[in-house]
Amino acid sequence: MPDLILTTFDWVPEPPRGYVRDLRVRWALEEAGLAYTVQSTPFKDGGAEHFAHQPFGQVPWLTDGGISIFESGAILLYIGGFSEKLLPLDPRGRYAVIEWAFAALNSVEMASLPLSFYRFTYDTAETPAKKLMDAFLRARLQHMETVLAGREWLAGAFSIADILMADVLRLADRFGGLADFPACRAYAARATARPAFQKAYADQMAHFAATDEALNQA
Ligand SMILES: N[C@@H](CCC(=O)N[C@@H](CS)C(=O)NCC(=O)O)C(=O)O
Repeated sequence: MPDLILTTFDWVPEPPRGYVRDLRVRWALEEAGLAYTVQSTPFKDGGAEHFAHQPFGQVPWLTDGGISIFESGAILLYIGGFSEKLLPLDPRGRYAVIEWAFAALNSVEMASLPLSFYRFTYDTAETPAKKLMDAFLRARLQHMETVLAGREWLAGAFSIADILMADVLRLADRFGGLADFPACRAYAARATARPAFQKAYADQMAHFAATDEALNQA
């Protein structure tokens, strides 16, 4: 039996709540039906212990006994090792999932993240750099639109690739980025309607709210 402990921040400000990447891990664990506990690391001034688990001082990380894994993509591959449903064993199915998992992180999230930072700052100046980023993301989304118009999930049955891609797309959608991409929107809606996502989302919100409460009482 694995001994899974997910670590996330003890608290974050309101804007990123519901989007902190421990959500991907919670979601995968819920889909896989695995038991796990959640621990916190300080949002401010994470010490040497934090950096020993996550060299960039970020979250999440997952431990299983003596194994410690950072990077949400790597963590989901690990969780997939306990669930053939989320990461098939046969090479064809397995690599169909793995290639789409990398595509979510390295082709789509890579294009959407810089623009999200702009949106979080409410900077609306149409600089050449911003226009370039916009066009770059739109090109990626246009290709995703074609892919998703023809299939329910990325690689046959729902998998860790869908957790990653849907999570990336819903952040783009938060700022209206999917307005012209109905198949992408429908896919994100389909994925986030799953009970495992709903539970993961509610648990993350409750986790940060509990720290608000503790701070208010202190
Ligand atoms: N590529 C990393 C990104 C992790 C990441 O960006 N984590 C955010 C929370 S969602 C964080 O820790 N931000 C604080 C920081 O970057 O210092 C992953 O997917 O795990």
